[in-house]
Amino acid sequence: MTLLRLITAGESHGPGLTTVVEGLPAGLELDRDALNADMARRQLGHGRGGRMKIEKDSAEVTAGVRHGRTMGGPVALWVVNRDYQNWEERMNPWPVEAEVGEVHLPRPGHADLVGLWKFGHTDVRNVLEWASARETAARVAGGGLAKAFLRTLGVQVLSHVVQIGPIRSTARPTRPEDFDGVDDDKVRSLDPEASRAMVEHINVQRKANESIGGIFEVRVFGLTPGLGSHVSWEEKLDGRLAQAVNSIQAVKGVAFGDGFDLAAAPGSQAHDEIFYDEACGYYRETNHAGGIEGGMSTGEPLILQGALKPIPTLTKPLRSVDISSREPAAALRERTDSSVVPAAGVVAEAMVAFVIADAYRRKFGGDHIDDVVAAVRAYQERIGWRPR
Ligand code: EPS
Repeated sequence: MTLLRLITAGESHGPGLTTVVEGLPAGLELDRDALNADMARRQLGHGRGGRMKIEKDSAEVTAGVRHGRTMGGPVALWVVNRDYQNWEERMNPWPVEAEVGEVHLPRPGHADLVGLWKFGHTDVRNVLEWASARETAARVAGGGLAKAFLRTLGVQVLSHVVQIGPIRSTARPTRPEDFDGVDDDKVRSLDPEASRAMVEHINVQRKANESIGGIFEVRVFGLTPGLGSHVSWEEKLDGRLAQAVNSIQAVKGVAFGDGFDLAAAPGSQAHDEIFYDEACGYYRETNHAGGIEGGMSTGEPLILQGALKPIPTLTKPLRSVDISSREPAAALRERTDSSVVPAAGVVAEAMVAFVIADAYRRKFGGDHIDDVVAAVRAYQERIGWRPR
């Protein structure tokens, strides 16, 4: 069984981030501009803080690729932290002459306090540097490789924002073209009226020293049926996707298709009836299931939503305890974003692309990309399924 592995490394204010992706076939053509377009898209969105003015992310390939094609071994990518220049003493990998003070004020909702206990640190910085969502830049770099693999198989992974705070978008994109222009919107919303209200909501809440959560949606078009498996809990595609998306910083919930609304629906309206005709083969007229039945892709578009809690770094900090004195104290106050929902959608595209690419690798194997394409075609022919 061929597996795809993604490893990320790097501190938020260290020299940079490293991504290693293992398990891609040889001969896969990569597009440097497409990789870097995703890196830039992740930095977008109304509500980002001062850090995004410092960084200009790009993914530099340092191993595994020659003349624009993978060679079959691990691919390594490097993303520079421009901000490291301002943190060279505090975050140097090696001992420094200067006295570097410790951080002792854990933030409620962050990894700070439990990370200290678990890893035996006395300095919160040793925890927060890794828990920081800066790490998501490395995920997007790796996800870009997965997207290149999926593009070759005719699969597109797209996202938009469906909710910021209490403001909801009414957009229901059903085709890839419906996502055109989403990155030109300030909050990556497809509903212009909701977008204006979302921007206003962020402005008001930011002034009140609040942070803001929301919901993003990822849709995947062109998926072949039968990815994942009903025969083992570990292989179920929805289970694997939920884990990957829930692992994104601040994501508290993941839903497929109609998600939690299905709980209130009667059975007769909760499922997608099956039809057949000569021209289309088997098809559905609805997609309540979000493209997954029994832990396997159905061939309908995959629909996944992720809910983010408000970011736990607050400009008006919550109550905490100074871990050196154990006296009450305000939590650490750091430069921060107020809303990252638009960026989280781009990160979720990367994680979804990675899990789906992995599912293709598990089902179809192949050492060269042409072997993969041939295996997918042969399977689609056997089941009489045509991409639509
Ligand atoms: C983050 C805090 C902020 C964000 C950061 C995530 O960074 P800083 O502490 O340097 O101001 O900007 O996100 C990124 C750097 C990024 O690239 O997305 C946090 O605590 O999670």
